Amino acid sequence: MKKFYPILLTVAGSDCSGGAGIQADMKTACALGVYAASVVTAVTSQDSRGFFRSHVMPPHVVDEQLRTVLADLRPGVVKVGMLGSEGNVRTVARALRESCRAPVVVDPVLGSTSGGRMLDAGGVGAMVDELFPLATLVTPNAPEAEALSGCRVRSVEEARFAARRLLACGAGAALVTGGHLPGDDITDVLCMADGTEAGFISPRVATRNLHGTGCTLSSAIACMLALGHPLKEAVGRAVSYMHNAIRAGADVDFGSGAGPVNHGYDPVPMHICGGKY
Ligand code: PXL
Repeated sequence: MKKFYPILLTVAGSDCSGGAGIQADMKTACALGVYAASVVTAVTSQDSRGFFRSHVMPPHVVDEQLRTVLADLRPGVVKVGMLGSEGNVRTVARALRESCRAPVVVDPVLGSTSGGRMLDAGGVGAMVDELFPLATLVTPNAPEAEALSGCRVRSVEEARFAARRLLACGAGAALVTGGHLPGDDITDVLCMADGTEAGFISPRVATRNLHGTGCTLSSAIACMLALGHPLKEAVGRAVSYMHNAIRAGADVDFGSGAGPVNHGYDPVPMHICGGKY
C-alpha cells in the first residue's frame, strides 16, 4: 500500500515576523501533523509594532508556482489567504478551476488589524465573483464580512445574516469569526449551504498576542479537512486549537507589541495515510 502525507497547500502572503500569513499557515499545519506546501503571493514587511510595506507578486509568478505544485502534488486541501491584487485573484481562481479537485478554504484577507492593505479595490469584487464559487468554506472576520456582504456586522445575529448573504455568492459554507465583536465570549458563526447553522463559543483571552489569528484558524480548519473530518467537526476542532494556542501564548513577551499565538503548544507527529493515492 502506498503511503502519503496529508497535504495543505497554502496560497498566501509572507509575514517576515512569522506570526501571520504563510508562516502561520505552515506552523499550524506542522503542529497538526499535516505537510504544508506554499505559493507566495506577496512579501510583506511587518513586525509586532505594525505593517510597513507589501510587495505583491505579479500574477505570472503566482501562476507558475501554483501550476508547478499542482502538477506534481495532490493536496488534500487548499487554503487561500492574502492575494494582494485583482490579477492574483483571477489567476488563482483559474488555476484552481483547471487543475485542482481538493476542497478550498478561502480566508478573504482584505487588510491587517495594524493597518496594511492586502487586496486592491478590484480584487474585492473578483474574490466574490470568482473565488467564492470555488470555496468549500469562506472565513471572513466581522469587518471583512461587512465589506464583502455590504451588511453591518456588529452582533452575532448580524454575523449570521452576513454569513447567509455570502453563501448566496456561491460559497459552500461561511464562517464569520467573532473576535472583533464585543463580549466576554467569542462566537464564530457557521452557515452551510444545506441550511445547517452552528455557533462555536470560546472564552475571550485577555492578551494582545493575537497577530495571525485569522490565518491560523483558517489553516487549522483546512488541515482538519485534509485529515478527513467533516466540515462542522473540522471547524469545532480548529476553534479549539486556536483558543488553546492563544491561551498558551497569551503572556509571552514578543518584540514590542502584538505577538503571535503559540502554534506549537502541543504538536502531533506528522500523519501518514495509506491507501490509493
Ligand atoms: O491575518 C491576515 C494576514 C494575512 N496575510 C498576511 C498577513 C496578515 C496579517 O498580518 O500578514 C501576510
